[in-house]
Formats: sequence, C-alpha cells, structure tokens
Amino acid sequence: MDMTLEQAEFLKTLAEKSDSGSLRGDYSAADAQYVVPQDWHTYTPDQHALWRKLYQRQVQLLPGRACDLFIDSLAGLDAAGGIPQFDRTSEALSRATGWRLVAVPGLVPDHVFFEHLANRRFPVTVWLREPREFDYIVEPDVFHDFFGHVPLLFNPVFANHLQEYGKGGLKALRLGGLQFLARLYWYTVEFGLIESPQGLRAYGAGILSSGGEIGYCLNSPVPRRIPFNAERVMRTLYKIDSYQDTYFVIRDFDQLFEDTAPDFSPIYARLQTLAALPADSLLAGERNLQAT
Ligand code: HBI
Ligand code: FE
Repeated sequence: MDMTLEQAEFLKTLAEKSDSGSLRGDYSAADAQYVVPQDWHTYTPDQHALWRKLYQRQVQLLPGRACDLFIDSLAGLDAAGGIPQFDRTSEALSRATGWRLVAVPGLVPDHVFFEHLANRRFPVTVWLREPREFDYIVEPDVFHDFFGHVPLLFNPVFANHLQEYGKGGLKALRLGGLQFLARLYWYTVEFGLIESPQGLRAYGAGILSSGGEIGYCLNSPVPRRIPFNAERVMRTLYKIDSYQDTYFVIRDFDQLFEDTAPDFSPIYARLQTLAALPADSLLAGERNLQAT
C-alpha cells in the first residue's frame, strides 16, 4: 500500500494501542479499503490444527447457549476442518444475503469498516492467534471474525441490520456520534443476548467465539441482563478486556432491525448533553432479566 498520511496515522495509533506495541497484521499489501489477499495457501498445518481445536471446543459449548439461528447457520459453513477459504464462503453468502467476506490484516479505520458494512462486505482478519492465546485474545483474529460473525450474516434480517449499521456509522462519523454507535455495536453484534422459548441465548460474536464468556453471560448471577433499548445502550460504557457487566436482550432480530432504523441524530444530540452510564448501571425501573 502506498500509504496516505491518514493510513500511516491509523497504523501508528493501532500499534501504540496494541499490547505488543506493534501491529499483528501485515498492512503493507493492503489496498485503499485495507483489503489484502487471504493467501490461504500460506496457513501452516499447525495453524489449521489450532483452528480445528478452537472450533471443536467452541462448537461443543453452543447447544443451550447460542441462538438456534447461529447453530444452524454455522453447521452449513463446513468450517470444522481448517481455516476456511473466504472466497468459497462468499459464494454461498452472496447467494443467501448478498454479503461477501473481504480479507483484512486486522482492525481497520472506523470509516473504512463502516464503508465495508454499508456495501455488504464483512472484513475478516487473515491471521490466527497463537496457541498461548487459545483462551483469550484482545484483538479480533480469523477465529473471532469468522466463527463469531459470519454465521449470522446468512440471516436476512440480521444482514439487513448490519448494512444499515454501516450506513449509520458513516452518518454518525459526520455527526460526532461514533462513540454512541460503537456502544450499540458492542452490546448487540459483539455481546448481544436474545430471548428464546427455552430462555436467553447468545447471538453476539464476542460471546460465541469465547470459551469462557458463553457460559458466564447466561449462568453467572453477577452481570445484569436488561431488555434492549437503543438509547440506553448508546449511553452505556463498555469494557474491552473483561467479561461484560451488563448484557442487553432483544426479543428477536426484527426488534434489532426496527429499533435501530430511526434517524439517531436527535438521540446523539441528547446523549452529548448527558453523562455516559457506567457499564454496571441498573436504572430505576429497569428489569434485570433471569437467564433461564
Ligand atoms: N476493523 N477489522 C475490523 N473489525 C472490526 O470489528 C472493527 C474494525 N474497525 C473499527 C471497529 N470495528 C469499531 O470501531 C466499530 O465497531 C465501531
Ligand atoms: Fe467482532
């Protein structure tokens, strides 16, 4: 990539933020949308073996914890045998909901991320974690992005929501509402819970790709589980390096699509005048739902 100043700036901040102080991914071959070739043939047998180990551990935790839509869609991906080839998944995905996967070296700038989502392109990180990061990784790797996020892209309502989220993100950038939208993404697409006739289930990618949080989010008495409300979510801070203090619960994906369809400008204006709520808040009158 013949880097622009903005891109060099982004990569410098990213390297400073990461715990190793350097970038995990190789951004040199990225194009202006930060897309790189997946180079699937460069993955080693050990990396495919680590993927299989991550996949086997996680898939056994799903029954009774992940929403049925996720479980059914993952089964159709045939991704148990090794790190998937994104182009092959994109063929099936584009037939289902018009989405495609694009390979990226890791986190990309917000406006690039939203631009991809607004065009039904989901960015999937190409590198896989190290064996020592089996149970926990801060930055999204190919297992988090693919195993956690890709299955629900096959659901038309969720897929529509994510494209609207991308369009909303581009608008939020212009209105100074990015922090509010990042919270919405965090408490839904990453750590959202959904009601089911058998009790609460997880649909958030951060939960579904995590060995520990998938049990914690439903079984621990510690966190709050509050009915989803877009403005409340956009006002609530979140933590990126520990289990969540609060999970927000949607009735179904239609609610997620409907509740995030309106123009958020008035909410952004209101939220800019209010103090953000700590992640462990429970406001007067809010119900703390039981998981089972
Ligand atoms: N980049 N590759 C990648 N994946 C993400 O999930 C991601 C990103 N850049 C920005 C970003 N997420 C967040 O800032 C948004 O969710 C708001
Ligand atoms: Fe994610």
